[in-house]
Amino acid sequence: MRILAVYPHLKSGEKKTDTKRYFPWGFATILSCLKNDGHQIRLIDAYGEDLVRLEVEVLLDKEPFDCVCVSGFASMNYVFVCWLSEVIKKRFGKPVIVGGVLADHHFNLLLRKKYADICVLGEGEKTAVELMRNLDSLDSVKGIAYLKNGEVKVNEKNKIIENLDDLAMPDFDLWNMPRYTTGDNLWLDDKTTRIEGFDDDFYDDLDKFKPNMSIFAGRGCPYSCKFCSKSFENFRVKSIPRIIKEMKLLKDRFGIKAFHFYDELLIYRKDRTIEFCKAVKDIGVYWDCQARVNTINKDILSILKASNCISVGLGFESGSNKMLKAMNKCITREQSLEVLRGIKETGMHVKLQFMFGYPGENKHTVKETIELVEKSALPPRRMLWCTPLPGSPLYDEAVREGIVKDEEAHLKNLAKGMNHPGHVFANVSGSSDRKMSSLYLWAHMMMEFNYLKIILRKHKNPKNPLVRNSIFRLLRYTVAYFGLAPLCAKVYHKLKNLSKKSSG
Ligand code: B12
Ligand code: SF4
Repeated sequence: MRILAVYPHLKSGEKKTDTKRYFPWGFATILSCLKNDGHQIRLIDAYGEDLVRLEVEVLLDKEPFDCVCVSGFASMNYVFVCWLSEVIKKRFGKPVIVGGVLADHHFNLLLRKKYADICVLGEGEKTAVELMRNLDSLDSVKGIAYLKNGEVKVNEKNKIIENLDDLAMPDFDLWNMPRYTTGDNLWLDDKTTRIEGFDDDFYDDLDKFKPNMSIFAGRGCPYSCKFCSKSFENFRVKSIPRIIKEMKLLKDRFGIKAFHFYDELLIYRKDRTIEFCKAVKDIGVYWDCQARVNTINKDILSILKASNCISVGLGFESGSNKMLKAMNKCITREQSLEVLRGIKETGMHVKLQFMFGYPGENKHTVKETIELVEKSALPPRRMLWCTPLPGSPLYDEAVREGIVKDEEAHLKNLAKGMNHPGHVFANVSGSSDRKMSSLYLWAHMMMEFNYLKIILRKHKNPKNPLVRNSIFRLLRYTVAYFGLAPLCAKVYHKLKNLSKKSSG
């Protein structure tokens, strides 16, 4: 079978502005399994190659194909997948098979609206191979949904891959690998991970971390945070020798010097962490990863640092125990404070992750978060405005409560971005959009103000880039919070005209 494989562009129409490109291990493994099963694969990688729709359309004509396999890696890809499917149906009349998170949560919509002929549900390696062998007897294929006599039919689930060491390696020849190795895939991009007091020059030269690449060591997560849309039901990890084998292969073949582990949870058990860190240190590469506040402490941070781990992402989410409990985050404010102390003592660089606007959020709970950020002495990061993600318990609640009224409209909104003051479309907080937008801007303004106070104690010079950037960000949020943008624009144009007149 001649399969045309398409990986969607995340921005669905515009060129990317950053160079971050995480290698799509899931889709790449599927394609590798299909190739090993004798199929001919042609790939259009709109994400990696940064191809907008017109460019994709030109490529479709290049060679004939029998069917299209597209990955809907997130719900946000709905808009791209619909567009692609319409073009394929109209111009080529070939079947469209959709897999990934989009298919998992929206197969009903995709099938009923005829944007997909078949949806592959869940882990796709086994299913994709079985499906391609049995395209004319879909009843026998486990793990798919499709239309039968105008009705959506969901077949029995397929078995999961128990041992992730059995996974095929991607066929890297299919992908334009430099696109995935020469960008900024590490969590170090804007110095937001830098702690005051640890500003040594180690992180000044980011070239020593290049080329770099994303990789993963497991699938799933054993926790159940209510806002999270989990891709895999079961938590499984690869063996340490297998991970090291993959890292070595990538190091030898593409010269990779640093790896970004995009597992939801890489650091979860002390004994495995120690063994893993030792093995990674031996191959002489840098790396970063995601951990949890309750799976990390000062000792573990020191172990990570000693093994060339250069940054850790940590979902603190909130400084309020009330909110943490509501989210089922399984951590407390006290644990967060303890971890922050460990971070300060070890100098480990961290990417703080916070959430704003979870149900029940109010000025008091936001203040508790701001206070926690202040204690970190780290530059404030954007708090993500909680947006119900399909596949999460929070989304189901938002549908029940009528906050999300129409699935398709929600997907189109998600494609434009998560909630933020200029685009509030699914506010679950319980307070009005106006009140929450104002609170959001106030929180950011306060965090910037607190950070500026901290850094001014050390760097008195306003020309210092840290101070200058912080003042700039503070001004930006202050202007937005007080609604001063129109006034500022007027003043700016007046000044511009004045300077034109005087120079004329
Ligand atoms: C890496 C990653 C990113 C990367 C994407 C890089 C890339 N190469 O595509 C970046 C950083 C860009 C990113 C961005 C975002 N992400 Co993200 N991301 C992930 C992450 C951590 C890993 C994805 C991955 O590779 N998974 C591992 C592989 C093995 O799984 P997989 O891709 O799903 O593929 C398997 C199956 O789905 C299936 N399959 C997939 N495609 C196909 C196709 C066919 C034909 C078949 C047969 C099968 C099949 O088989 C595969 C192998 O079994 C996931 C969480 C996770 N662990 O999945 C979140 C996740 C996908 N992201 C998520 C979100 C919310 C976002 C953002 C909105 C974040 C933000 N606030 O901006 C943006 C959205 C961008 C956009 N416009 O679409 C959510 C999506 C939830 C949802 N319902 O949509 C997830 C699930 C995280 C979460 N728990 O909330 N993300
Ligand atoms: S937010 Fe993180 S820890 Fe919580 S369930 Fe999702 S992946 Fe697991």
